[in-house]
This record gives sequence, structure tokens and C-alpha cells, in this order.
Amino acid sequence: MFSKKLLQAFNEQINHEMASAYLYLSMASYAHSMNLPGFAHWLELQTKEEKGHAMKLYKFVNERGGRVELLPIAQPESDFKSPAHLFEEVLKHERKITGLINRLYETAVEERDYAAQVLLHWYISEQVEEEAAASEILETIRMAGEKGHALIMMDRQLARRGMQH
Ligand code: OFO
Repeated sequence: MFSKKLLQAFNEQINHEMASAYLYLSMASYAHSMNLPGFAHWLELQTKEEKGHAMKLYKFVNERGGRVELLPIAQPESDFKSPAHLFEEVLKHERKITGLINRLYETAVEERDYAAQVLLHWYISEQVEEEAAASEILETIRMAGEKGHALIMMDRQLARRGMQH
């Protein structure tokens, strides 16, 4: 059974993950409007991943006998200036989420909830990957430039997400 404090913190993190999904869908919509289907594909898959992150927490709360309470999701940002700006925002967002996951982990430690700590190890590692992926794409956009051929190549590369392995 969860402590009340940890249950509330988990419910808030479910909300942050769902808000992340919503933000990336908003970003995907911007990419479509810029005729960048590869960028949109990458962001739509990210939306799916974020929903997966939320559901993993949801499942855990249920398994522990807690009651998930869904909190409101604010309107996501929709005004992006360029593909580089888009990924600056992705990276900024993931850094914020890393801070929230770390804080959640600290709460699990304070509450001496070992099962929650084990679950959150996965999220801590996942955040390393999330930040690295966003940072790599941002650096590539900056190096290649945001115009013409370079942008088309980048779009093609992002279109391949989920197809490599
Ligand atoms: Fe859920 O990792 Fe991104 O936000």
C-alpha cells in the first residue's frame, strides 16, 4: 500500500507524462504544418512513448492498491519558430521531466517505499535516453542548418524512427 504523499506524487507524475504526450502531439501538428512529415512521425512516436510512461505508472498504482486520479492537462504550447526551436523545447521539456522524476524518487526514498524506488530506476535511465536523443537531434539540426537539402535529409532521418534495429 502506498503512503498518501507518494500516491499523490505518482498521480502528479501520471499527469506530467500525459501532458508530455499532449505537448509532443502539438509539436507534431506544427511539423505537419511545416511539411516535415519525418519530424511529425518522430514526435507522434514520442507521444505514444509518453502515454506508455503514464500507463506504466498507472498500472503500478493499481497494483499497489492505490487509486489513480486524473488531473487536468493544460493547453500545450503550439507556437514554434523553427525546427531548431522545436527541439530546443523538447530538450528543455525533458530536462524538466528529469527533475520531476528525481524529485519523485526522493519522495519514494523519504517514504521508504522500496518497490516504487525499483520502478523509478527505469524512469531515471529512460530520462538519460530521452535527453540524449533530443540533444543529438538538436545538435544535428544546428550543424546541418535549417534550410533546403539539409532539412529534407534530417526529415528523412527522423522518419525512420522505429524502423531501425
Ligand atoms: Fe516521459 O519521458 Fe519524456 O517526458
